[in-house]
Amino acid sequence: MKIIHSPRHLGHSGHVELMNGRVVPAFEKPERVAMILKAIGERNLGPLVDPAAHGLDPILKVHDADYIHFLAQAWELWTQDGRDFPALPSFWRAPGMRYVEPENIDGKLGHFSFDAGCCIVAGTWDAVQAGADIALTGVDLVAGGEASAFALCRPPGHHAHQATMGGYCFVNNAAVAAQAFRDRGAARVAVLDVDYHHGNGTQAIFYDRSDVLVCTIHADPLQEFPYFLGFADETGAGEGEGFNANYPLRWGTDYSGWSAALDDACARIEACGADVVIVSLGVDTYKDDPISQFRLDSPDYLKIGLRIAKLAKPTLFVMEGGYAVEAIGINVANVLEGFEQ
Ligand code: Q9C
Ligand code: ZN
Repeated sequence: MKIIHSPRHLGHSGHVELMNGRVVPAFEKPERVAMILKAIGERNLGPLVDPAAHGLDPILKVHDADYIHFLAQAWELWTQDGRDFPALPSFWRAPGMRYVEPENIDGKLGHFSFDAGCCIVAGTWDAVQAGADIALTGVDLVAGGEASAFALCRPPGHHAHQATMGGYCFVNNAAVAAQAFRDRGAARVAVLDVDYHHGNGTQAIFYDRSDVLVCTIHADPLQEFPYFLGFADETGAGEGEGFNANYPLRWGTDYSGWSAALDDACARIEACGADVVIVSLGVDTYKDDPISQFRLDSPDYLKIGLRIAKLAKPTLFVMEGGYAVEAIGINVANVLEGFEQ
């Protein structure tokens, strides 16, 4: 399958996050992509393809214009105040406060985020735009008749809401792709989110819609980030009732427990008659992931690929999380290889 990749992700580097109350180098780092490319090359999984520029219009179909405008200007506003180090939000509203965009960049950073997981540096916006173009080029390939494609997006996207960054995510690449498939004529799209963390942004974007089914398998929000969304009773609203499925699983879950959720999600995808499947592919379910608490092992990722292939639908893989850098390439390549067997 074709692998869509751009070196522009390298601009999003040198950033930090908060861990145990301390500022530490970000876990979501460029080496992740290098290791995935290495494994894909070693196993000859497919040719690398450059993304084509798609502009902002397809992004603005799932994100608010003022949010995208903020992302585009954030670094300039931050550095205008004389700061030459990474920008990190640290102020948020509580329920009952006003939802008004501040003029001050420190206020804007909090207004458009839900955590301190989205650090902005000089090259962040360019990397984010490249990521959306990568996902949209994947849509072009699959809508154009390819059985599958792998959008090697970085930074990831599934935590980003319509107007909110968080959890290392700025633009929701999988949501942009789902909307693009709809606009190219797919009647129903299924998003299967296998990242360790709940796909809160993707859920929120499509929560009241029946044309995009969102199934997400993740750590129980009672125990794990993003904490405030991802419970089993979130099943969609209005028209979208029945088109959101959450599979929260407890810390320590291994492949036997995890794969039961995958089987159920796949049955739902089959039942809804989706024309195309987008896999939000995170491999932070891995046993040695430094920030996660599931126990999947490398051979399990072959089985995940095989199970998804059994759906027998056009499939776009979109890269999300996975922070065990030494194993991320093996695990991602295993999913793709299992899918192609
Ligand atoms: N500072 C994705 O996997 N917080 N995002 C972790 C450590 C956020 C993960 C706590 C984890 C976000 C795409
Ligand atoms: Zn994750």
